[in-house]
Amino acid sequence: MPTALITGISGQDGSYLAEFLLGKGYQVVGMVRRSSTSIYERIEHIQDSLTIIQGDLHDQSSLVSILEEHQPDEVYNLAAQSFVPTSWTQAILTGEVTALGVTRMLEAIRLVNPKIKFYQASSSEMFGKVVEVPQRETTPFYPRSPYGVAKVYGHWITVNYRESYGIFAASGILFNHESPRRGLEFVTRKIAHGVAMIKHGLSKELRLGNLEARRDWGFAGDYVQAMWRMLQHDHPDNFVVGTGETHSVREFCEIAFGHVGLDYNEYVVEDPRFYRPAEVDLLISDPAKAHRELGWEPSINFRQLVEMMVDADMKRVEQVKKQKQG
Ligand code: NAP
Ligand code: G4F
Repeated sequence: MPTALITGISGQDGSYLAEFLLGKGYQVVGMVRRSSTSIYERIEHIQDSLTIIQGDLHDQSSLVSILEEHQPDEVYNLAAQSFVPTSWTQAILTGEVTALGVTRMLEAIRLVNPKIKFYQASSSEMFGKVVEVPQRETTPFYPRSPYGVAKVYGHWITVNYRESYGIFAASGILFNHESPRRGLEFVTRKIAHGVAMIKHGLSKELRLGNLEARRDWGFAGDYVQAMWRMLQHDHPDNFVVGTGETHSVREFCEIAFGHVGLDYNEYVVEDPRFYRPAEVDLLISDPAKAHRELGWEPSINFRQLVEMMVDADMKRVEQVKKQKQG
């Protein structure tokens, strides 16, 4: 039975990846950072099947100890300060975790067992102010946020440890992927939750930032399978993972509100407080290499994703409303 270590297991992707690897017969070890409150919301349904251990990407010795004790065959480095706006207000922390954290884990692998396979959660945010449309593995990076800059570092240090030490280190350049487990601060979940609050009469409006920004949005459950496939490939490499389609925040609103019979024009207020100091206007992937070499394809299209997220929040908000009433 192979063993996988997932950093960031309490996050959106960590929870889907853990489910997927358990289904494949893996022993799954999940690294969480110490917290004074519960952070198991996304994994409580599988918690009994996981080995949860404490560690932090800030803390090199915790990473070394975890690798020595659990001897994983594969490490999936999903932990990061992943919210783009916070990367302006906490730029140094973002660099410490999202950039240098990658080196700390790679160093731990090099010291403990360089045969461990490594997956780095790289991001389409690295393409930023895009210099090519669509974006592929060879497209030059032009990051537009401290988060994007940190991810560029994480990507290149992954490539460097592959080339310097022969470590099986793969970099997955994943475009935005969403789900009902997405954090509430990200725009897709903010919209889905906002729609549910309005439909249930608990809110009157939804304040958003730039409605014209375009993203290549897919379903997180599909994308974690691409991560695993990268580590089963015959050599470590970089792969773009996305749907090959792009949609605006406005289109997301239109479908989300329309799904419950509402017109977004009556509820959405564009609020400059949510604009960013530098925006990523357009992302669209060319996932041909992942299709060709990994046999990976998304199973959920844009409309299905939006409707899945709205349906999940409609149920959640209804439950909370009932609990409050009764
Ligand atoms: P997420 O929900 O924000 O999860 C991030 C995880 O990192 C959480 O488990 C968080 O723990 C953990 N973490 C943060 N700082 C840490 C630290 N110092 N030490 C240890 N753990 C720490 O993010 P996600 O959407 O699942 O994304 C997973 C990864 O893919 C991230 O690296 C993200 O940057 C990258 N990515 C995401 C997307 C996307 O569209 N979702 C696209 C491309 C790349 P807490 O629960 O304690 O906060
Ligand atoms: O949902 P977002 O916050 O995601 P963003 O910035 O694209 O980053 C996500 O995807 C990256 C992959 O490309 C990941 F690496 C990263 O970790 C994260 O998961 O914002 C999407 C777009 C932006 O253009 C933003 O300006 O939506 C626009 N937007 C408009 N109104 C908003 C809002 N974003 C947020 N968060 N909140 C708003 O009210």
